[in-house]
Amino acid sequence: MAQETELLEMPLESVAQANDNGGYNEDTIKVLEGLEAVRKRPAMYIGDISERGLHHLINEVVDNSIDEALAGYARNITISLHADGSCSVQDDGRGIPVGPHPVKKISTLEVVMCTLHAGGKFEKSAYKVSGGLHGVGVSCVNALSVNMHTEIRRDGKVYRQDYSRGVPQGNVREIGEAKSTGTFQRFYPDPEIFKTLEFKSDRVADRLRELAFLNPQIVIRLRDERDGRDDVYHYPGGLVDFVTYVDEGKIALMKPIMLASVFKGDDGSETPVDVCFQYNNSYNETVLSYVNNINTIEGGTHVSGFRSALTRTLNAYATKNNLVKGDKIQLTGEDFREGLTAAISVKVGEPQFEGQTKTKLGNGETESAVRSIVNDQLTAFLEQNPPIGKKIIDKAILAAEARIAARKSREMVRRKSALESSALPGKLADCSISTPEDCEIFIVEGDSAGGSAKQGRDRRFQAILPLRGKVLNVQKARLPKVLENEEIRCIFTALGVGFGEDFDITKLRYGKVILMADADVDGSHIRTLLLTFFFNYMHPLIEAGKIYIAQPPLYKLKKGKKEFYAYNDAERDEIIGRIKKESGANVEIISGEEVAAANGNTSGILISRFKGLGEMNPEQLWQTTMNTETRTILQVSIESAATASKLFETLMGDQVEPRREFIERNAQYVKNLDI
Ligand code: 0RA
Repeated sequence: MAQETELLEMPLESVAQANDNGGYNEDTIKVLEGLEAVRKRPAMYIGDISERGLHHLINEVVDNSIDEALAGYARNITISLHADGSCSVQDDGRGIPVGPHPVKKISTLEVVMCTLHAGGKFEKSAYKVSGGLHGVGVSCVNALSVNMHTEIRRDGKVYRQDYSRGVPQGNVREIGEAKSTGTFQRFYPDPEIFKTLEFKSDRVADRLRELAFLNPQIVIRLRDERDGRDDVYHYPGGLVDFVTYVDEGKIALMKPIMLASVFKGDDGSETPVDVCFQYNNSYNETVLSYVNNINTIEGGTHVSGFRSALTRTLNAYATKNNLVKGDKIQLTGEDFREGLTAAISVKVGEPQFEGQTKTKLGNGETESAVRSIVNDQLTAFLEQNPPIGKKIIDKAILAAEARIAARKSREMVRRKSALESSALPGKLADCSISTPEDCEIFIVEGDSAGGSAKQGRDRRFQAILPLRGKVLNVQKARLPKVLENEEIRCIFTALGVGFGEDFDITKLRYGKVILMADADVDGSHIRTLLLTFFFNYMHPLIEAGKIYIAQPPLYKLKKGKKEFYAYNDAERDEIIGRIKKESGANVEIISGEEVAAANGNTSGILISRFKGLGEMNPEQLWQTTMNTETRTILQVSIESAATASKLFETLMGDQVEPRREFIERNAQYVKNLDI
């Protein structure tokens, strides 16, 4: 017992040593070394140690319960965010076995909780969620938690084991009687590991909702003790409900079309394929794709299989039924993507993940599986639903006509468009260094701010692209109109990445793309317009973490000759407090507007509010917003593609009411643009 309490206080290295000396076997030491590796390099196991990594802990635990549900043994999963900062996950599955492990001899529960990669070793399920992206297993969560405990209901008993930083605090013990079965896990993320310890319930909800859409048989409940939130996610309609949810706020042209089957390969393999899609009145394409419940944000073979089958089947249907009058128009894949919202979910035995973020499916056989099922089932659907077939073809014809008309007009106006030419836009003030990773480009609203930025920058590695006038709202514009827009063409050419099929992120001319706009409502609107553009047309740049938002200060404070900048109200008040303390006496505070009246002859603190970037001179802009030594910039990231897509539609789409409601509900969120 004495030793157990001691262990609690000791760092892992010494625990390993103590065990060594205390005569534990080699297995124990190996286990401790494994967990120590997780604690030494947590990012290698959970991606990072920021808010994202913190939330990854929850996903890791939930995924195990999802696996138990997919195996057919659990139906209800409850996630609780507790007031003490911990999180618990409960399921009604079989319960992790507690008896002796056949090889290791100690309790199987302890093996699962404390051994790296022990997760699915003793039972192979076909499409384990936890075998996917990070899939590091619950032992990593345990290693990164200052405390964790597990309660198992099984064989009429309740068993419990406690852990600290991955080390068991005693054996598995029986603590009561149970009528049901299940697994309960509660963990306290380690403040020594994580930069932030605060779980964000919206962030957790995004993933849980997604899991509920993908697994219609599961009921997921999210409770937040801190604010009383208590939501249940259960969607018996599965992907149909998902597509409906994503397109909320748009006008759907039809009911979602559901195609689902299991593809049987020649080698006896089985690939379940679920696809659901519909067309809406927008011009954008939204395709959400999943492999074994993992969001494949870079797409892959399942997505290309769907796209090629869609184009081929719809074209064949149009020809067969003589729906395209005359043969002037050739419908292309692009025409069938306008206004398309689709959700694709496949289960693959041994998924190969590729790409920048390892979220692109590479398995070739999955492409033919999806293509074959979509071909067969969509052909059958169209035969049975001719009015819907006609609607889709008519919409594609409109898209094709717009595409052809735009191309003609472009060709007439200038033989070579700026997009195709390699000449950089005239208003771009480029930097002199030519290694992209070391360079950054500021996309700046307005000519006057652009002027200040050009003078204030470090021209060796900072480029400035000033934008004139309002940025086009791409959420409401057809592709050709987007490509004709002068400002958007400038962004394309300045970044050098090419468009559509030619898009190539390796051609990006800068390591960072920084959006710089005023800190007011108009600036926020422009940022949103730009982000909408990047989201729809340069998605990989967001995924690769290349897009940033500059953070200009809101206030300048002056006391005598000393100047300070504050980036929010709290910081302003903190600076005022500090000056008061330092100068002893009470200090009168006068606002910037009163400075002129006071004529500078005052002992007070002068506070001026920056209304816009243009109000700062080049030196101030450099000091506060552009200097890499002192500035803060926000990196734009997308956690949930579905939520982001809905967000942009709400902010930039046709319907006014949902936008007003959203902005009122999320005033803070919109201001920060933390999508
Ligand atoms: C393997 C075997 C058995 C249960 C589980 C894993 C299991 C793991 C987790 C993780 C979270 N919840 C879970 N529920 C179950 C049981 C095998 C048997 O009873 O025969």
